[in-house]
Amino acid sequence: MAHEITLIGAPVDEGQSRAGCLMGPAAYRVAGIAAAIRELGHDVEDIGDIGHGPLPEVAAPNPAVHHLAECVGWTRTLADAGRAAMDRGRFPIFMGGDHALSMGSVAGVAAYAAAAGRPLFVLWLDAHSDFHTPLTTTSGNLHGTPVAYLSGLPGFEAFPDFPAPVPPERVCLYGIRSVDPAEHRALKAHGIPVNDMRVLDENGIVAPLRAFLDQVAAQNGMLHVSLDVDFLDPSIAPAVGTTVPGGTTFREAHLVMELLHESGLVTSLDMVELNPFLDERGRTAKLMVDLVGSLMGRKVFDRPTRSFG
Ligand code: 4U7
Ligand code: MN
Ligand code: MN
Ligand code: MN
Repeated sequence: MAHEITLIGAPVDEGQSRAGCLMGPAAYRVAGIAAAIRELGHDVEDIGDIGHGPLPEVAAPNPAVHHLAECVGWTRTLADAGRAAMDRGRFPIFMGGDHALSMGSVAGVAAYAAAAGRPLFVLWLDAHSDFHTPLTTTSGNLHGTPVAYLSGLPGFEAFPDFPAPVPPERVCLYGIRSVDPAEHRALKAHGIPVNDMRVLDENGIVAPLRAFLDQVAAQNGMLHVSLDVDFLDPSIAPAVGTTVPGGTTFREAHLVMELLHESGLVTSLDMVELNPFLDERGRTAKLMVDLVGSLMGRKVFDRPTRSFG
């Protein structure tokens, strides 16, 4: 199926402390993201980079939290941009930018899904669970909080109310290998299933994903995929501030993308945490673009589509 893709540049770098993520959208353009998707038969438009807009007056609930106003601003503008793209029947790809951008991207997609009367599912491909709240974070980096925000947890009073919080059984954390104690407690209390690397080592990369996709299909759901660069092993994807060893391999990551393509279920995507300043001759940016190619249907050999549900 041909998609109508809208590239949305989200040069967010206020959700963490290391400079460089704001160059992410530019690096993806240089790596040829638009042409790579177009070559696969999809329509592509690039609406350029969004800004965080006017800064609201907000009070941080925890002195560690920094750039709260900017992150609230980004949440508003990116939610609006994502919603507007989907209202036009398009498939938004948010080119980040750090993972704080997903508070906006998922809020926009969730607003659209609620209006369309369809359940939203979220696949979180990441080394980290990103389940802190502004109350529990010790680093103060809001890129570690979006999953808690989209789950409707308290502590996000400065942010717009999340439209129709995503229930735990519709969230799939995948590739996880770094969870802080406060996140661990909150994940258990809230009942979010965690596919950590141990689960993927034991069961393989395919089975747990198929099980999740079957649920999305059975409920006629929409599926948002949030791809954090650190989902990948640092040996193949060095351009990220928060490397954690033991990540997915080149083929595992492509296989995930190929299965997602085959499912036909994905309706929006984030590409987050690329820090081009830390890259080696653009290899991480190129790998991320290649992975999007697999998600959009590039394959070595045609095979019949497997049906889900
Ligand atoms: B990312 C961390 F302490 N948990 O809160 C934190 F380990 O979007 C990392 O997944 C968060 O890259 C990583 O700062 C956020 C840390
Ligand atoms: Mn700024
Ligand atoms: Mn993340
Ligand atoms: Mn991460």
